Amino acid sequence: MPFTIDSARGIFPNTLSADAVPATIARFNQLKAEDQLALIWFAYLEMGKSITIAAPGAANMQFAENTLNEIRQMNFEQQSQVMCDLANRADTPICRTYATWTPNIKLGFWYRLGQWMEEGLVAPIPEGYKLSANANAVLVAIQGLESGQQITVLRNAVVDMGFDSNKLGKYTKVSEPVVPPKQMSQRTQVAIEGVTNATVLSYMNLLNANDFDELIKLFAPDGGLQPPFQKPIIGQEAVLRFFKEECQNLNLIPERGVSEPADDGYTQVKVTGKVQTPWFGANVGMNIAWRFLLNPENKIFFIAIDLLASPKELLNLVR
Ligand code: 45D
Repeated sequence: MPFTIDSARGIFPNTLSADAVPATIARFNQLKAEDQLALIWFAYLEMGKSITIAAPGAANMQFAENTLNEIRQMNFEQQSQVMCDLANRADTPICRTYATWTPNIKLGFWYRLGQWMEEGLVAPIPEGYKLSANANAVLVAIQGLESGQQITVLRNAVVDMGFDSNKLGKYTKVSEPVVPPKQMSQRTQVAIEGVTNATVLSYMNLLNANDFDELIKLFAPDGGLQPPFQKPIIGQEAVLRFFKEECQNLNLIPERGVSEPADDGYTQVKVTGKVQTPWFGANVGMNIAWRFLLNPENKIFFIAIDLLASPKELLNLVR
């Protein structure tokens, strides 16, 4: 039977992904808004002691600017209300605007609010705020995660806030401008122990070069890409949009892999290694697996990207 996207999702079933991330987010989502905000604040302060977050670029911030200025002009009570509304996914104009932003704009927005909270321009978490027992347990769980998983929990918490974009009807996504691809002279070439497949190597090199228009040509027209903890994005057009909106300036550092024939002339390849996000640079290396299913023309029919459960998983290449 030929592969479907659904059956492709099951290749390399022994790959252990970081289940702690969705489990922690599910617990976080049960908390009341005040606890959620205070918890993120405490987690963020705590993390800031060991890893530094890079200030978002101006381009990134300009799209949230109107909303940020609107919030800045409010009194503390109104500001707290806006933040609770976001956590509650309420139906308000600001929550609707927030829902149109890409993850990077949402993160830049909170980054600036966090700065303003520190500077006293935006309502702080009340001094002496006591987390509920449940919220405290979630905070302890986050503190016990490795840094790559911690930043993923924070990112997912932020991305999930605001009005549900599925309920917006027709809307225009607000995203940062797409950076030009790196000049040829600036590009680097990865080497992957155990893998010589040209499509896999080009995938890494083109993504590192922000060369999304060339990258998408490696995919079959009906190909799919499954980001960590998400459903697959299907078809060249949707995958290209995802690359342009969410994958700029990533640093992929694949280390090793395994390649083997699959049914019907397909090839399956698993690669493990590190990925750095522009938000944290070399401070945080996420442990990642890429699971490729290549069709007989050596085009990507499916690729899953997994955040791994532990560094030990980097060595797990069993089929
Ligand atoms: O609520 O091959 C306050 C793909 C308190 C593409 C706050 C990929 C109140 C293909 C502190 C103000 C993308 C899938 C909040 C590879 C409050 C591919 C603020 C993988 C919210 C490899 C909190 C890429 C703040 C990966 C400011 C895995 C939090 C990328 C900021 C992963 C958190 C990127 C930030 C990640 C988190 C980035 C900036 C996990 C960033 C995380």
